[in-house]
Amino acid sequence: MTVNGRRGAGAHVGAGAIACSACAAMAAGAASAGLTGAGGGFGGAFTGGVPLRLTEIRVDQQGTDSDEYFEISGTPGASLAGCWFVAIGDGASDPSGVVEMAINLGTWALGANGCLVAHEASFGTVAFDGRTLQVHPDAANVTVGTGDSLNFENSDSITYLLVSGFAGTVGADLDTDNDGVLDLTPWTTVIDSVAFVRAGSKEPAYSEARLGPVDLTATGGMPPHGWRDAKGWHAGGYASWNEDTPGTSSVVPAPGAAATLLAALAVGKARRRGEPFRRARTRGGRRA
Ligand SMILES: [Ca+2]
Ligand SMILES: [Ca+2]
Ligand SMILES: [Ca+2]
Ligand SMILES: [Ca+2]
Repeated sequence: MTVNGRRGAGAHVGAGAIACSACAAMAAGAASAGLTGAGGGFGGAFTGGVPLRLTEIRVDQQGTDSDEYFEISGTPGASLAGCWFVAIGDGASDPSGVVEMAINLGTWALGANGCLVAHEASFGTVAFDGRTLQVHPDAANVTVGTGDSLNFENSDSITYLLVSGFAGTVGADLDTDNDGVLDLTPWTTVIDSVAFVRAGSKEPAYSEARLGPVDLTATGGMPPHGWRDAKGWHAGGYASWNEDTPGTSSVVPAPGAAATLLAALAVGKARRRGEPFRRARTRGGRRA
């Protein structure tokens, strides 16, 4: 297993300009529904189209993590102006609440099929079972940084958020007393969120939607990959692309379907594939 750096060297950093159509409409809808803040994805208050959703994230793989990506789904062609992808985890001397990555999505839009895949430049280079990853041609295909630069951490639990109006910085501590509740929320709205939970991690999850830990010894219980359908988030493989669908999202989750913990399903998949597994343990973690 390759454990990448804690911060994405190629991530874009800076203040986010709020001037958008899709994000502004969603922000207004969420605010009216009382759904702003750091909780899980809100129930789709956005009117006039399909709500934006995080629908797939690849954070780890067997060998060098050269194929990391995340997928966003929504209304075909929807602008992502004002939107940011933010990862919250730990810092060099801070156990929780630190912005590890912030990627400005503002210049991009969803593709003709309603999907966008943002990946590192080395995406698509590793083959499992003779197949490399390819972004669906109808999806927006975006490269972030150069080389192997996306670097999602897989050594601790991490929360991923799709927010509008981000005005924070990478390295900023948003949970100053480390109690698992964010004290600073430098954004206008949380559009969607999910936490990948690693076995034994003491880092809190800042989302109601959580995936993991999974019984997968090779990753220390961290889901290496997550994908989402109407039932919630599911864990994918570590040394396979069997569940990876970058650029296609068959079902955009219905409102209220986000908060699902499917570790048991992931365990079942690992067993069916004959992969090693172990009993999940939290060992003092704050998994709820
Ligand atoms: Ca990684
Ligand atoms: Ca706090
Ligand atoms: Ca902190
Ligand atoms: Ca997908």
